[in-house]
Amino acid sequence: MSQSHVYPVNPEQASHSLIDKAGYQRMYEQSINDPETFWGEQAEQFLGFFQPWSKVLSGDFSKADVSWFKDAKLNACWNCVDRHLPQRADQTALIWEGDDPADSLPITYRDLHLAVCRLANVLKQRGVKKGDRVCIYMPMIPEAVYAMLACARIGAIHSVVFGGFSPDAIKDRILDSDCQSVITANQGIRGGKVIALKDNVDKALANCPNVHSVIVVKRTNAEVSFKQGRDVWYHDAIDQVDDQCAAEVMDAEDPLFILYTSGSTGKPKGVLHTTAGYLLSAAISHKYIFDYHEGDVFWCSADVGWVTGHSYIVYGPLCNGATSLVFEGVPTYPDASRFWQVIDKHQVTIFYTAPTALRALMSMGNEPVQATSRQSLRLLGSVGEPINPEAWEWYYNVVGEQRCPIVDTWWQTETGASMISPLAGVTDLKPGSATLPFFGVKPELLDADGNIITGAGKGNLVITQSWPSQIRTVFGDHQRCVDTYFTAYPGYYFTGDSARRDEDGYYWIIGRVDDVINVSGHRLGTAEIESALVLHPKVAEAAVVGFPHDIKGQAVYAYVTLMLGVEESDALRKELVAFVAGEIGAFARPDIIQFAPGLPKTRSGKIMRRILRKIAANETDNLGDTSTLADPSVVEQLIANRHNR
Ligand code: 6R9
Repeated sequence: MSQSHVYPVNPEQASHSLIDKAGYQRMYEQSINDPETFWGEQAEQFLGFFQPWSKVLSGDFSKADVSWFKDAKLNACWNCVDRHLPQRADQTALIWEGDDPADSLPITYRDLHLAVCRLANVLKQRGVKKGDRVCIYMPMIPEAVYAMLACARIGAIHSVVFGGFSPDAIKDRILDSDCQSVITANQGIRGGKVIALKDNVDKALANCPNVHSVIVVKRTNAEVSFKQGRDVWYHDAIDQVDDQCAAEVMDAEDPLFILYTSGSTGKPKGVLHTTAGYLLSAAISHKYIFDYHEGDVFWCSADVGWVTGHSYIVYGPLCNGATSLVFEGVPTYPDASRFWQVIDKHQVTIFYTAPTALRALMSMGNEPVQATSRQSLRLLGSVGEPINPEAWEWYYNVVGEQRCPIVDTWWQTETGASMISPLAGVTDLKPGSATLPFFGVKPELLDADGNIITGAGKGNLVITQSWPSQIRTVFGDHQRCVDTYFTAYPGYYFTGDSARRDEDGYYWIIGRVDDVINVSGHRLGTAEIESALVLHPKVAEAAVVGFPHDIKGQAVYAYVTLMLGVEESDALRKELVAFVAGEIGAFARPDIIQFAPGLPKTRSGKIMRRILRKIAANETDNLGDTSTLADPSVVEQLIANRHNR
């Protein structure tokens, strides 16, 4: 990885960017040295409040009890919709582009307001109140955005569950936060394939007795089964309610949403974000990182089921009164030009996607890109995993034709908004580096003993002071929040990532240091996949690790010990892969299953994952210290039978 390869800001970009290098320096320093003044001023600029705050920041990391904009009152939906009506009722808020290139629909801020009010009234009519949790399990259609905003409007807390999750995964998430209503669609369509969303919900709800309301959007003409009294069609329900609905007055620290994410241990965590701080971080980062200007068409290709979709399809862009594109499809359907055709069709100016999509498209050559114009593009973004310099260069040279800066944005579900990223038109770029911290973010690198590394070096990435969209709690388990993020290094937020800092102070994210793997930008806990595998009656024990994969970044390698007497076979391998897909979702399917009569364990019985990772990566000549192994012959056997030669 060449550190010296620098792409300086080109003067043309700099001439129209919102701020310059000195401006960034000034704002950054104020945000760190005097956060209360900085964030108070930004909140006034970016948000509308019904009542001002009494204190900008209180609390600290030790108990993870921070509070931003104490006593202020506002409503996130009102900020994203109503506030814009006087100036931009006729402006397009959302451009929906369907899976079929023939389907698209512009939605103005006026349309958005009416649709959100109607759905909010339906929710109220069906008994949803402020503070209630609502599960949203939707394809990428405008109604998914309406659903999130309708919840925010009435003060309900949405929990969006990605449409690729299985019935069991939906059930776990519904039960964990006691969602009593669900908004879904009869089916979804992606890449020409149908996804049985309502069937999945029905299966999940067989074990969720508290759910009393299911609102079903009719995305296709397919019939689905309905439970009388519980299930209603969206189109019928919105026809019977008023199109005006006052936005609930919410406290700055009232919860806005829960989003489940994988951790290194146990079940997924319900990361909770609150209203004012989250919205402010989403909006300010959207504006400065993407150098957002009036008239831009902004496209974030993520799914609303992940945090990237929350912050950069919905809350950030809409809070700024932008035009945000919602794409239902996939990059390669009907063909590998699809992304670039959508850009031409809607004159997208800012495009934000994941390295895994870029690598997949890069492997198909330049022709599908060059068959399109892309002249509207002026800026590119990347998120979800480290972008390898080859993919960066391809994005820069082939997609952006050396005209568009790339903002490589490092952040997490828990951080709510981008934390380390270039500002387009301000920051000189280095391929593969997320570059410099955003306003209010003070990163440090710590060594294994928790000492701060100064200057260039490598260590565990922590954040030293609160930022507005900091995770507030893990739903229902505050102690887990404290233990996971604020205990390893007291006084710091621990990210779970390691990083390198170069001589210019640029950050290069290396990857997770815990047992979280990143498959195609999807965060998976190895523990979740292991738990799924051991539920299978023929499996005695399982250990899962990630291994490097050209397109996906990382792929899933599972070592499985079968029950005594069970025969190893390819058929069983397939069965286990399908079983994991059923338990979690297709995206969590193991790529490789190696049957392992024994797993490498320490004498105290701990599985030595470090060794399993090396075997999976085919780096078996240097296994490191193996002196604590209870039975070294197990390792020899695993190496002899490895599957990735
Ligand atoms: C936004 C999002 C978070 C984890 C994070 C890190 C990895 C995200 C990255 C990146 C290198 C980037 N990650 N962006 N690594 N460079 N630009 O992806 O949230 O799904 O919670 O994942 O993803 O490892 O810790 P989330």
